[in-house]
Amino acid sequence: MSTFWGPDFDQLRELDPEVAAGLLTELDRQRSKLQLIASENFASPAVMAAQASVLTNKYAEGYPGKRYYGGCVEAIDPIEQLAIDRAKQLFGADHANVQPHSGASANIAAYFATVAPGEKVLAMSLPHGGHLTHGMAINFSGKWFDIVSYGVREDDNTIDMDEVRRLAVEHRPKLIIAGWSAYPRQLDFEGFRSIADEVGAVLMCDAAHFIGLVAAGVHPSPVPYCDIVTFTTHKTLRGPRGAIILTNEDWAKPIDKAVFPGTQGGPLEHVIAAKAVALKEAMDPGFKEYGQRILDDARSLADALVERGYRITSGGTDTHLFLADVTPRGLTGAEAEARCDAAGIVLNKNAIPFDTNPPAVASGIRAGASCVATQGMGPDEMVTIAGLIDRALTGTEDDRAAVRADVTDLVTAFPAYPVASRAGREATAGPVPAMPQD
Ligand code: DSN
Repeated sequence: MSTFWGPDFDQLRELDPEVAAGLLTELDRQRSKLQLIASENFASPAVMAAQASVLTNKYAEGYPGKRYYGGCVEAIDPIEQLAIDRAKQLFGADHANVQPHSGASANIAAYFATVAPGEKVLAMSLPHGGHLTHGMAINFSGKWFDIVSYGVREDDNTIDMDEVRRLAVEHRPKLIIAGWSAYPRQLDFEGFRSIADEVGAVLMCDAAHFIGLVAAGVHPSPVPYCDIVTFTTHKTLRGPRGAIILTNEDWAKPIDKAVFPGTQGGPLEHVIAAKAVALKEAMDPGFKEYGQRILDDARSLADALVERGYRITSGGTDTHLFLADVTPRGLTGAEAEARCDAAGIVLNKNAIPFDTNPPAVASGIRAGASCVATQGMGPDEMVTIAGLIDRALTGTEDDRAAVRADVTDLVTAFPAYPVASRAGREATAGPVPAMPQD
């Protein structure tokens, strides 16, 4: 067995100081600020070691045992098979395709397998919490398919299943998509299944955001109810950037064909190896605790903001994220995002349901607890963070500087990528090159 041959940061620093400086700047940004972007997380050093490996050199079009390239049987096939087997086991699925490069790629493959251009698709509207690939007008989904959108009720901001059924019965979609990017509540998968059966539609779930909570057993699983489940591996699941598609027996072959050769070429085997590692991490009993901490933290942060007078859409959360309306503070989402960032708190502006501001301005902010839960912060820290957000939003420049100092204390007590780890020592050793100036 040879010793590991992998990333050499000293060589990178020597060869390409600009990129090396960028990596260190980003490492410092991730460590020194509070990361509340709901779709992000901190992948483990083991996940990153698999991703930053010689597997990046290998072409492997096809699937384990049926490749269009030689050289796959020694390591590539067993590693991809491990990822497939772990995904099936973890989620109790009949079939897993671990090759999609991203959530959008996974959704493209799901459309490719299930609908032809011009056919009807029923999915959640983007301004109410859906994803770009759920039918946004200038996305491929909106351009190539006849999209019918469902949204949330104006009074309680939750999905009205009677309305979903009414739209399905009226429009007879070929594909129904359950799933979201900015919706804080659990979905009624059983209800979606019965609507899909009533109109003869394929049911797909885009579980990108909450799949880590499903893996942890703290959120209902869409797998028993849906024909196809797509998800990204880097959000609550805490793996590398990429995606996986789970299917029942009926959709296994069509989805495999839709991924390759339908919509992708060579799979990224280094990323697939990292997905396998992340799936193994998610099988550890500690991941259940992690999932519960995410939920507890998100609730605690949302509740503490409510106590400070913020309106949280739908009145709270039962996932890792929530949306807060910042207009009662006289702010837009864009202004709130900028003020928080100046105070060392990273989150994103987001449209809230029935928003009157354009998406680039928005009336809300979206915050998630996946990163802070990875750092080990608990509900008490979330109460502190709510206070920091409020001070950042309502205070002066001086107040934001003071919040920045408090953020430094918090992230020092709960470090992301502690310097004590081997990877940390190496990455911070030696002189730090400056970022190039324009
Ligand atoms: N862009 C991601 C998010 O932030 O929710 C979804 O793909």
